[in-house]
Amino acid sequence: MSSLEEQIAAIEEEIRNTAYNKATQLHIGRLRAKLAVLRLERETRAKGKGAGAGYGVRKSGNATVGIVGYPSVGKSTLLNRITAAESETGAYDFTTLSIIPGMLRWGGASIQILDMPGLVPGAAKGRGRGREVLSVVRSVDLILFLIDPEHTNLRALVTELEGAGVRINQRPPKIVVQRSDRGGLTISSTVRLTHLAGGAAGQIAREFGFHNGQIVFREDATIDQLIDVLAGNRVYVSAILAVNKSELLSPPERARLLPELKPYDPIFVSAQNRTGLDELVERIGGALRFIRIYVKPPGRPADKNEPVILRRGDSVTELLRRLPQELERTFRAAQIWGPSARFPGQTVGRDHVLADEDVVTVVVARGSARAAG
Ligand SMILES: Nc1nc2c(ncn2[C@@H]2O[C@H](COP(=O)(O)OP(=O)(O)OP(=O)(O)O)[C@@H](O)[C@H]2O)c(=O)[nH]1
Ligand SMILES: [Mg+2]
Repeated sequence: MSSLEEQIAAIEEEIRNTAYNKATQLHIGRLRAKLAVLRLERETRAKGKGAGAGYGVRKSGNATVGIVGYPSVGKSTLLNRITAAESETGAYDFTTLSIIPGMLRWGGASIQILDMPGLVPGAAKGRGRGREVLSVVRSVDLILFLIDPEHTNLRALVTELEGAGVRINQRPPKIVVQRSDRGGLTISSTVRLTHLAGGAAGQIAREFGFHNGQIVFREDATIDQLIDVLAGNRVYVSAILAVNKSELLSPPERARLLPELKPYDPIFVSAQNRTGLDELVERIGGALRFIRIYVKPPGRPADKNEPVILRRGDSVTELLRRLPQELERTFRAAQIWGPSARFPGQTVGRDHVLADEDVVTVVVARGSARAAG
């Protein structure tokens, strides 16, 4: 039996050597499924060996951004420019050997920025500090890709992250999977499947040892999306792109870079000369989609100077986490005035999704302390 790495390499090679067309589509899909299963195995083994130990970063602030890029593109210089951090910089690769945090203020929010060791293709196999970097990337709210005029191969970085289960600027597929002990596999869909018709879904599922249970498609998913759901360890992260050292590029040189960087709309910066940094910070704040929630104690006006900062998609549950524990424990309902309320003062539960500038009163069980603000 060949080693795990050899099996992975062999399948990767077979995929590279198979022309993709209608006839080979399912075959390639099954190879990708096999690859996903082997990579899960590799991850499990790496965890057993304690990879990533000592790399834990305490998250703080309202959101966390990771700067991801090849060695020496200027990640540490950039961190030092936009935060008060002092991360070592140097004209040689792998200057940074651990995760260095800095803090950035944006509106009423604080954003944690993480500088990391450079990422290189082969990281998932352990090149550089690859595995550790990848595990941190999996936990951030936003990736800031940083490239420079000498390192423009963004695609290779994205491929490396994808291999580690990171899905960039994508939504989780609308596929529901339920395993059971017996009864065979039932596959149903609420829409017509154009990529996974004619038993393809079942064949992919079997690669994962999934023989009994249910798969329900609520969208016309691709083979890769089904593999993602079956693998189960995918994370969905947004990303933006900046090009550093851009003082070295003439306007035509910048324009020539753009097709290679699609679909990103890169921001050209120079960490050294401090140009483009305000626009970059604006983009970071915008991409994090913060919302401001005003807490209104019962019978009193809301304090509009001190919003609780949450992120779009957050619900009353996330709000409660940021309020005194007492309120979380005695919570009975929330009352909403503002954009997410169907009418002023609407009573909602923990799952209610909040909107920017909502005013919220937490209603607590009778007999417990009054709601605070
Ligand atoms: N010309 C130019 N050089 C820069 C700029 N920003 C950083 N540098 C230089 O690029 C080199 C690498 O910078 P670092 O900030 O250490 O790069 P890094 O991406 O953190 O590198 P690793 O930690 O090794 O991955 C240093 O010599 C910096 O002075 C810039 O905007 N323009
Ligand atoms: Mg560095």
